[in-house]
Amino acid sequence: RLSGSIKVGVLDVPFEKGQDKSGVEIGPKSIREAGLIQKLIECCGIKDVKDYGEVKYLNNCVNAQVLNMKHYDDVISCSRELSDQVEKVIRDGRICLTLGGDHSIGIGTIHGHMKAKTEDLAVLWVDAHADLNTNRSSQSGNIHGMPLAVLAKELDYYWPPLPGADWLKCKLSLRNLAYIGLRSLDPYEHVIMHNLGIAHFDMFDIQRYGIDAVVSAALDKMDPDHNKPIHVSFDIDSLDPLEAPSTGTPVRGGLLLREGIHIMTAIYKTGRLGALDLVEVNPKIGNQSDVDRTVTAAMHIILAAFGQNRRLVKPESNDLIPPN
Ligand code: 6HN
Ligand code: MN
Ligand code: MN
Ligand code: MN
Repeated sequence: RLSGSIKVGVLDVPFEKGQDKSGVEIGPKSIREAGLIQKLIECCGIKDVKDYGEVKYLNNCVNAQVLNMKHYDDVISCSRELSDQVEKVIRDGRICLTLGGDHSIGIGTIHGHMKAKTEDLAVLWVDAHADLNTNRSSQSGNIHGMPLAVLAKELDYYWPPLPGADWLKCKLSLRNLAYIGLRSLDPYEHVIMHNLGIAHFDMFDIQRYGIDAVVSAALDKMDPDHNKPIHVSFDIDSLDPLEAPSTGTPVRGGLLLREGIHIMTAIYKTGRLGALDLVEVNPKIGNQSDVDRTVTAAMHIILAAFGQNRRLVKPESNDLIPPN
C-alpha cells in the first residue's frame, strides 16, 4: 500500500492572535488527544510519524504596527518561526501536517513549504472564506482573513511596508491557487478574485458538478501539468456547521464531511501532497458534543489525506458466519 512508504511530521501551532475568539489555540491539543498519531499509524498504515511538538516563538518585532492589522507583531513573529519549522520538517523528507491555531498560520506554513521545495507550489485552500483581504480591504482587522493576500505575488503592490517581515521572501503566484468551498467573501475579495482570475469553486459549483469533478478541475487549474508539490490548507469552517460547529466564523450551507473526505482522498491519490494545514478548530465553542463532532471531522479529513481507505473491500474469506 502506497501510504506505507510515506513519512509524516506533525507540528502544533497553538496560535490564536489572528482573530478575536479564545480557544482556537487548544485546537491542536484536542486533535492529538483524539488519538491522531496512533490513528495515522493504524488507519493509514504509515510506519514513520515524527512528532515535532509545538511551535514556540519570541515576539521579535514587539510593537511593530500596521494599520488595521491586529496583533501584527505576534503574527509576523510566529509566522517566521513556523516557516523555519515547516521547512525543516519537509527537508527531513516528510509531509508536514500542521495543526492550528487560526488561519493566519497559513502564512508560515506555505512560506516554509516554498523555501523547502519551490515557489512553484500548488495551493488548495479549502474554506468558507477567501482569506484574501489586505489591511485596507479588511472589515475586521483580523489577520486570519489576510494570509493569502500577504503571500500573493500579484498583491505586493497593495501593501504598505511590512516591518519585521523582510524574511518573507518567497511569494505565491495566484495562478497556482485554487479554492473549494467558498461562500462568504468581503466586497473587495470578490473584486480581487475576479480581476485576477483566481480559480475558485463555490458551493453552487459543488452542487452542480459534484465534488469529484470539482476537485479534478481545481487540480487542473492550479497545476495543469500535474507535477507540482501540493499544499492543502484546510479550514474546518469549510464544512457545514452541522458537521463542524466548534469554529470561530461558521457559515451555514457548507461542505458535508463526506465531501471534505473526498477532496482529501483525491489529493492523496495524486501522491504529491507536501503539506497539510488543519486550522480553526475551537474547542471552547459549543457544548461537548459539538466539540467531539468537530474534532472527529478534523480527524477524518486528516486521515483521508494520508490514505485512509473507507471503501468497502472484498473480504479475504468467503465463509459465512458458522451455523449454530
Ligand atoms: N478564516 N473575511 C472575514 C475577515 O474578517 O476578513 C472572515 C475571515 C475568516 C478567516 O476563517 O480563516
Ligand atoms: Mn480560513
Ligand atoms: Mn474560514
Ligand atoms: Mn465567481
